[in-house]
Amino acid sequence: MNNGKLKMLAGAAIAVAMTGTMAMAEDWRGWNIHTEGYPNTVAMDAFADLLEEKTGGEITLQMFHGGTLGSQPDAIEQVRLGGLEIGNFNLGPIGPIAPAANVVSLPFIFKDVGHMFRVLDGEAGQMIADGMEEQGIIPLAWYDAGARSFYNGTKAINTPADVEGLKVRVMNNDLFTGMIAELGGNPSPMAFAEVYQALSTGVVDGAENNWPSYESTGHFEVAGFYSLSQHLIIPECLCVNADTFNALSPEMQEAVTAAAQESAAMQRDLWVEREASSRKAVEEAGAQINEIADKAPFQEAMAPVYEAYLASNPDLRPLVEMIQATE
Ligand code: GTR
Repeated sequence: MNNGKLKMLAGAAIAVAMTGTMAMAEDWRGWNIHTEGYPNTVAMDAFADLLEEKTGGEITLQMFHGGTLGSQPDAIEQVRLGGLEIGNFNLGPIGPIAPAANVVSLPFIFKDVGHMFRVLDGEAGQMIADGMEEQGIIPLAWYDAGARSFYNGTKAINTPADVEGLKVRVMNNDLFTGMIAELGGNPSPMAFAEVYQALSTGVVDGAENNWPSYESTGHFEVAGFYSLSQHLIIPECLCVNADTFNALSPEMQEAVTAAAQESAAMQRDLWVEREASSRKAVEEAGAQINEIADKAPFQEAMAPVYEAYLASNPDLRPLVEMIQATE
């Protein structure tokens, strides 16, 4: 054997020995739609720090906030395919690819945020997580996103008749277009980043979101009537690409999950504070807040939305019933 060949063999042996004893450091990239100071943004930055700390620097995460890496449906696709490792996603736009996860986007399915977290912590939550993993995404922890209510520029909404004829922006999901259509409105699916412009130019009359997003986007400036319909209570995930996570050692998986859980605990605390401060800020800026005395007509109008969901996913009826039966 000549000298050159010997050197090559020795080099290969060293490489094998190294990969056998030492995992390669991983640099992850994370997507977030929200801007600085938003609870999710703060909690994701904390997640990046915790990840590095708990994995002893073996995993680092660079966060990209403000939707700079693209729209939410595109980012979901990226995390599924592994182009990005991490994302904070609302389950609304995940529903169209994972039918079990779409159950949380049925209007009025949750009584309140406490009910939602109890469901997510139980068997139904596991079924939702399994449905997501089949699509290549693992929810590491759940973030709070409060309740979503309607807003528009011209009037308070008290009954479904007040929605009639209104063009209302929704997130991309047939359940949401169905929801607006059943109330007599014209649904307009659109990316989050385009809503301010659409409201101010009259492309849409209204939209729906929680207090923090109504405030952080400035939508209250161009749609000053906020009516507390609270029709959707949708959780958000701190999600990871399934192949990336499943390739980690059990110790590393534990570290990543622990970092995500800590981040979620922080996000939930910050969320409650931000809901109150956002509400105060928009009220001080002149937004008209309207309590809806009777939400039953809105709930009753949603029966066809449930029927359509169950007609295309008959096997998910037990999941819907399990959620409805959870105290
Ligand atoms: C926010 C949510 C975002 C996005 C947005 C929207 O409340 O945090 O992930 O879904 O709503 O309406 O598009």
